[in-house]
Amino acid sequence: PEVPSARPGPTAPVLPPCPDSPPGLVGRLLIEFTSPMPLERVQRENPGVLLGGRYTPPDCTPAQTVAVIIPFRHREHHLRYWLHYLHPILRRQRLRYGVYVINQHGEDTFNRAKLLNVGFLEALKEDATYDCFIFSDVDLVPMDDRNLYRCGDQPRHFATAMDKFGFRLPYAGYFGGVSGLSKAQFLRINGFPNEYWGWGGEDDDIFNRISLTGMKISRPDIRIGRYRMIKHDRDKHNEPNPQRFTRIQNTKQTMKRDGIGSVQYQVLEVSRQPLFTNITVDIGRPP
Ligand code: UD2
Ligand code: MN
Repeated sequence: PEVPSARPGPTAPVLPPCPDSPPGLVGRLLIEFTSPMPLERVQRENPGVLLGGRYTPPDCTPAQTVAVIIPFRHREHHLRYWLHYLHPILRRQRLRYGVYVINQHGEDTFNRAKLLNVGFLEALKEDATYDCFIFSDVDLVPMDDRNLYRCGDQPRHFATAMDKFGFRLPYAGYFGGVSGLSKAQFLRINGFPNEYWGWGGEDDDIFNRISLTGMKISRPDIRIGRYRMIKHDRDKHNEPNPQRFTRIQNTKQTMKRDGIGSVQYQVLEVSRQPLFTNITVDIGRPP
């Protein structure tokens, strides 16, 4: 009898798994923010990136699908540098990924962690196969492409050595800037807090959630986790949050009720741009 063939046809090539250490990385990179960066140039230089900022390696099958989530409002100038530097890096890292800019609508107080929760849910609505989430400030560019934007068996902190902190970790429990959690790790901590309005504290709350659920942060070597932050003043409507000190004392009590399970928001627009997906969202305002 005819045995059905499992062999793929010519239209469905089976690519080998992507290697653990991608060949063709260049290591230390020169990062500068002096010359202006037109979006047309970034588009021209990244023809392999598909609408909405999606990319799949042409030559191998990645183990993970990575959603990169950027909290955002009024930082177009920073976003252009971010896209210019990150797309080629992520491509060299042989990632299957999508870039999601979560744009807070209106001028009420900024809320970084709540925007990141929105990004997690909305990215999954776009593509249910995302299993790794990298949360990045719009103004942070890695100086070394060996800092792989992937998830592992513990939550990962990528920005270990920033120029603004003298290329050192500012304190042992620092989790700000760029971090990554698998879908399972993110759900295990009930996502991020929604109740930190304004600047500061939300990254420490996330660190607490990770510790309280018995996980440990993994980090790249300090020589590899180097970053440049585009210099900026404090934005309007993102003043330091005076509640942050007491809030981070109470993570153990609040994390069960405040998180991905309780986030409320309204998506106003999803727009697929050539290099990223923009999601404009109404996340309300502080009580
Ligand atoms: C630090 C942390 C950041 C976060 C923040 C406290 C570093 C490098 N990063 O950032 O992860 O914990 O402190 O909340 O230490 N944003 C906008 N528009 C705004 C305001 C903020 O897009 O009006 C976004 C943007 O992605 C920005 C991020 O929020 O990079 C963090 O805000 P920031 O850059 O003003 O704060 P910074 O540098 O002190
Ligand atoms: Mn910043």
